[in-house]
Amino acid sequence: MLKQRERWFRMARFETEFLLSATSQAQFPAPTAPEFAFLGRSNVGKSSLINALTGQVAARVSSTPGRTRAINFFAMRPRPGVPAEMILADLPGYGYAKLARSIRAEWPAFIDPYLATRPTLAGCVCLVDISIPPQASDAQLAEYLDSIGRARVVVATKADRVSGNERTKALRALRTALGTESILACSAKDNRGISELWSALRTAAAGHSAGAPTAAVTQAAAKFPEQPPKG
Ligand SMILES: Nc1nc2c(ncn2[C@@H]2O[C@H](COP(=O)(O)OP(=O)(O)OP(=O)(O)O)[C@@H](O)[C@H]2O)c(=O)[nH]1
Ligand SMILES: [Mg+2]
Repeated sequence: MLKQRERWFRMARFETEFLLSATSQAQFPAPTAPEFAFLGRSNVGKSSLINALTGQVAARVSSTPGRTRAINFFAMRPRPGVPAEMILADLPGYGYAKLARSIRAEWPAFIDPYLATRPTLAGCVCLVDISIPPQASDAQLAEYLDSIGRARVVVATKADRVSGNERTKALRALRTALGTESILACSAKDNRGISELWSALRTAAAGHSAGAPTAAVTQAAAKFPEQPPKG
């Protein structure tokens, strides 16, 4: 219990500043600190996960899925007044328009250029719901990010909703569907996996600043707990 509280305080010492909500490329904040994009189907828990990471209600949790059509940027500073150590970007959800043939046809036009060209984008955090079967749209996103050479980590949200046994099964199915060995089970409700994700992002941000842009986030994710044994 104490350990969990200590961890929370260590994270909470970071100051979260809401920078802006962009609905076009011209509005993106200046590319400064290493940035992480939070991507996933509408209602998967992107904003809730950002709130769990920041330890405060920074991102709006939606009551109506598919509402957020903007990218919301949050700067994370170790102390007030110092430059941001990283920026978290809350992206619009996909999978809302049931008839859309591709997730890219569904999302606003400025998302593709953001993912393809944002110079400070250190990695994509792809969220999938652990309590439902693997979705084709999530595999489509993984494929797209691989095609443009963006490093991605997969986080399975809502882990509080499944038992230990179900979790193991779900993670196995997700690993196969998404072609990813490292998947971190998280919950914004009981904070499972949050401090692990936070340390992975900090490690990746440091690696990105040190000039190892794509490797950093993948290497950090390889240290996620509950991974299958190698070999
Ligand atoms: N049980 C449980 N519910 C969660 C968790 N994370 C999010 N939720 C719920 O899922 C719903 C959607 O959460 P959001 O964080 O708004 O999801 P989002 O991905 O930001 O949604 P959009 O912005 O519409 O794309 C809310 O009712 C949350 O309370 C979790 O870890 N566990
Ligand atoms: Mg949201």
